[in-house]
Amino acid sequence: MQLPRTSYILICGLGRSGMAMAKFLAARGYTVKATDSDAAKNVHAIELHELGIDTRIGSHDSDTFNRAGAIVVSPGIPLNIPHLVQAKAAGVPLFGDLDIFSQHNTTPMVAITGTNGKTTVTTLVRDMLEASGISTFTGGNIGTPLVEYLMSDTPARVVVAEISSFQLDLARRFAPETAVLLNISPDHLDRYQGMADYCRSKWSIFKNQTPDHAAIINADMDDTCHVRPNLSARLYEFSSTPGTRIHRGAKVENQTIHLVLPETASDHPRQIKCENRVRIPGIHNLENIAAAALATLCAGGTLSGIQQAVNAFNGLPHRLTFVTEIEGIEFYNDSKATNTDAVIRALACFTKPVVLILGGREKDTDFTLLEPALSHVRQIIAMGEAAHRIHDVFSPIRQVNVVSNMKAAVIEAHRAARPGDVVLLSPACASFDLFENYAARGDAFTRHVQDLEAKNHG
Ligand code: UMA
Repeated sequence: MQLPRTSYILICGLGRSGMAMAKFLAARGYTVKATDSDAAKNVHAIELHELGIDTRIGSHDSDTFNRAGAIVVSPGIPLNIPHLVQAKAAGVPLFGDLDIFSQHNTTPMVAITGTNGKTTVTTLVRDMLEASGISTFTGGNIGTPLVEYLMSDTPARVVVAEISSFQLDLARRFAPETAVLLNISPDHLDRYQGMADYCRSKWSIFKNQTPDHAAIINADMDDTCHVRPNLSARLYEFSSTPGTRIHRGAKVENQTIHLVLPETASDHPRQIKCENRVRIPGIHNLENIAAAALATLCAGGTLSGIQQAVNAFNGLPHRLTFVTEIEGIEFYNDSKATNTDAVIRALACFTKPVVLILGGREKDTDFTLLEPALSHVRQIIAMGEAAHRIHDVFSPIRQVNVVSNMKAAVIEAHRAARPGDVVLLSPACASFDLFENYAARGDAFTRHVQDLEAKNHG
């Protein structure tokens, strides 16, 4: 379905993706209007007025929605808000950025989705392709809206895109040449009608692929997802489970990734060495590298480029990042862990006792999923909107201290920890209750830990 030119296109939401989309469509000659329910977005409205775009800021209005030729919905806006439901019922088609991008894009794409590891794999694929001499544009859920590529003057040979389930929910035509599904575990259950619905969204990344395309899938995904559709694309799998047979794909064994590519006649070594356990902590990061390597090869990259990127890989900020050590206590910032599975993976990287900082804005999260991973957790510090629910869930099995802000969380965690312990911020929640995003939350944690260190030296 094409965007109509008979009536205006309404951009709903003026965050990063809405602003980029408004500018892109206006530049392509569409009549564009824009709306955002947040009065603070007025600053954006001024910029759009200069491009001839009408805006309605501070609230939504039914007429503007119902009379639109189409509505482009920002990924963070739930599709069940009344204005969207009414407009859809009135026959107005809803679009997301993926279909609009695909309609105008001619560059081959690697699209990466999954509950955890998306940003890491997107970054790795970019680095591996670049190290193979292949220019890239990197965007999507990672932060740079995809349509920015269509507005830039710098062509790339491959678009590397981090894709969220929210983006997939509005995609009808999206058909990436290479699509990766890293893993699925409970997340965003405030937006979905249960796990089956969330899984359907994630698997839909493959739905329009053809036999010329590549589908890269984690063979170890458990039975959380019963909805595995039939795939048309060529299948590549990766696994870190001993004994799993991979016919085409990659196998993680110890710190090595063995590639299994039967159709490629080559006398090159088919292994990627990931020997630095400090920079590449946890089995999940080896799985990430395996997935990224397969995607890179499918997009034309080389084994030497892949190995070069792995050797230079330093991890990403706010993902199990070591901050400092104070009086024998190590502090780690894992602010990006916004769901229970990410926290379980983080806890699995430590054998020392852990003081765990949890909390933030929850997403109908089942915190009891964390219980089996808590054996070496000495104490829990709970903060943010979810603090009292976390207290209620875990106080029968662990001491839980409720605090009101990050500074108090750091002070309490330091007080609770003993020399040889780890203090880990790995919240299992979104950050939006107290912070602008997970990075601001991780920065606040780091700052308060550094203040504590300075006080200790003073
Ligand atoms: N808004 C309305 N009406 C409403 C609700 C919200 O107008 O009823 C407005 C808000 O006031 C705000 C705008 O909608 O101005 C927010 O839209 P948005 O949340 O989609 O924000 P963007 O800045 O466009 O960011 C989006 C992605 N956000 C989400 O999916 C929540 C960004 O992913 C992405 O980087 C960006 O597009 C560029 O493509 C962030 C994210 O948190 C990192 N993603 C989730 C995740 O990773 O878990 C999926």
